Amino acid sequence: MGKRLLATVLVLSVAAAVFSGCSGNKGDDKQIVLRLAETHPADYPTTKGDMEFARLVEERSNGRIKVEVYHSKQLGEEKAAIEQVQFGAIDLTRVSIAPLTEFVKELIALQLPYVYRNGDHMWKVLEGPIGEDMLKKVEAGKFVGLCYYDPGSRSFYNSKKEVKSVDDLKGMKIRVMESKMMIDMINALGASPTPMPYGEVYSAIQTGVIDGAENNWPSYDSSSHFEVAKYYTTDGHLRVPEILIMSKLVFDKLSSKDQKLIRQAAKDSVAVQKKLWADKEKESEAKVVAAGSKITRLDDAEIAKFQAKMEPLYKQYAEFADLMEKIKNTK
Ligand code: GTR
Repeated sequence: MGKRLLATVLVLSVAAAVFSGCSGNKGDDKQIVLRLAETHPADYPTTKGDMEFARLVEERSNGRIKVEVYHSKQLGEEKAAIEQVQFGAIDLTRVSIAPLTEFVKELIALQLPYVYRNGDHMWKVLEGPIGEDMLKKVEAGKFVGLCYYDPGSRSFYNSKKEVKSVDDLKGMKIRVMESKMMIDMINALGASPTPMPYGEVYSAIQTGVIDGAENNWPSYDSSSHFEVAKYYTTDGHLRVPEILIMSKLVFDKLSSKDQKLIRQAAKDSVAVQKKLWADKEKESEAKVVAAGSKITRLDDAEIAKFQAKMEPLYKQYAEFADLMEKIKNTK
């Protein structure tokens, strides 16, 4: 059976299970099974965050609510998973907000390049009023925003040459996540964007369909992209928050007590993901260096040139200028 077909079959059987599980009954004695789609493998820190969420839900409901984590894209790539969550065939998914911006446009403000000074600044924003407000905004897309996970910082890598300055990116074919803003960002840098699901990137680099991509250390490592694209440049252009969302259709069928339990379990799983993330970032960096990746470390002056190239992008997304200002002013 083809991978896509298998995913579809899984999704359909999942839909059947979910609806028999919740079936509009708001009673608190019912056994509930929820499926969560995750793109990363089981040993990835973000997947372990999902698993911590699942553990807390099960423990706090005395085993009545079970969250099954389908890692490694078993339920499909992120964009497809989001669509399935939207109509309730999959109950939950953990995704990057990048593909979710195609469903909830306001989220773009949280993924603009260089919008955060560093990881601490990003967490101040996500855990403050702006982040909370954005979690509510995703409801318009028929999702319930539960929590954010640490995405680290993303940088460019490629199979062709060392990128020492932003001008070296000119004309390179770079894969981006499936979000219009990501395409616009690559154009602003003078490179050529190719949107593509995460799972297709390795072979696209290997066969020369694209020259490179961009990601954080753990993804560059766990996807094995470092094997086919050894030039990594630490420009840190993006921090794209990871988000855990639930289908609003499914959520609305739960009792308010269960809704609260799920929301709280998600919030309480964040600390575990953050801690594992910080460890994995260091571990992955060391691993790819040992494996022969050529790391080009940029100084602040060089990074400022990358940022300057984003000016047309900020203008293009001027509707988010106020929010961007608020983000910048978050201390
Ligand atoms: C990873 C992220 C995934 C996915 C992937 C990608 O860092 O955790 O959710 O967005 O990047 O580049 O598609």
